[in-house]
Amino acid sequence: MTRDMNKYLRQGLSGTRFCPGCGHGILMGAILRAVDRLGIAMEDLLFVSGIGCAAWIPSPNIGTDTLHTLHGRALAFATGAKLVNPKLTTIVASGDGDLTSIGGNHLIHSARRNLDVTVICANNLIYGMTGGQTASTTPVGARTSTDPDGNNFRPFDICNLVMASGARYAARFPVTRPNQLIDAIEKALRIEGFTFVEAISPCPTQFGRRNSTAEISELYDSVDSKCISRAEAQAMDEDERLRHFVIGEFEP
Ligand SMILES: Cc1ncc(C[n+]2csc(CCOP(=O)(O)OP(=O)(O)O)c2C)c(N)n1
Ligand SMILES: [Mg+2]
Repeated sequence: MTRDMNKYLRQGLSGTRFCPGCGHGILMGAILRAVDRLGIAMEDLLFVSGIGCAAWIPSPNIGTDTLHTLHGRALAFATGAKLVNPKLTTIVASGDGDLTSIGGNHLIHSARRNLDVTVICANNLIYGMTGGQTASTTPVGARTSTDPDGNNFRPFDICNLVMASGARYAARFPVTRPNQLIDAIEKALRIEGFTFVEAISPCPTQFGRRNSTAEISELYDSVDSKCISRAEAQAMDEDERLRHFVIGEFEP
C-alpha cells in the first residue's frame, strides 16, 4: 500500500496478514482509493466482513468502524447496522466462499430486498483460509485440496446471480486491472441500493501451487489472460466460456 492511503489504515499495524502475492491486498488498496475519490469521511463509513482471508481486508487493517462477524453472516449483520443507522455508507467486503456458499441465501435476499449496501467479493476461486477446498466459484477442472483431480462442477456466475436477484449494479474485474476495479467500486458506492463488485483475486498459496502456477507472476498473468469482454464471451461455446472470466459492468 502506498503512503497516500495511510490515513485510512488502523494505527499501529505492522503489515497485513495476507500471504505474499495475495490479491486481497491490491483489492484493499482499490477499495480505499474509491472511498478517497468520493471523499467519504471515516466516521460515515462502516465495513462488515464474515470469516476468511478476505474478511481480513477491513479488519484489522482499515481504521473505520468494522464488524468482523460470523462465517456467511456479514449481510445479516449489515442489515442490522443499516436499520440502526441508515446514514452510514456500509461496505460488505468478504470472500467468495463466505458470500456465495454459506452466505448465499443472505446474498440473494439482500439483493432482492435492495438493501442499501455495496458488497465487494474477493473471489480467489477457493476457500483460502481453511486449506484450499473447492468453493462454489472454483473453475471446472481446477485442482483443490478436496478435488485433487480437478473440480467437476460449474461455478456460480456471481454477477449474474445478484443481477437476477435484483441488484442495481454489478461489475467484475481482476485485481490485475486496478483502475477498472477502482472505477467500478466508486460507481457502486455512488448508486443507491444493492450494488456488487466481484474482484478476481489470485491466491498463490492455495490455488496457484495446485494448478501449475506456483510462480506468483505466472498466476497473475494466467488470471489476466483469461479475462474477456461480454462480446468475446458471446462468440464462445459454453465450455470455452467457462474457462474464462467475463469482465465488465452489468446493469439492469
Ligand atoms: C460456521 C462456519 N463454518 C465453517 C467455518 C470455516 N471457514 C472459515 S473461513 C472459510 C472459507 C473462507 O473462504 P472464502 O470466504 O472464499 O475466503 P478466503 O479465505 O478464500 O479469502 C471456512 C469454510 C467457519 N469459520 N464457520
Ligand atoms: Mg475464497
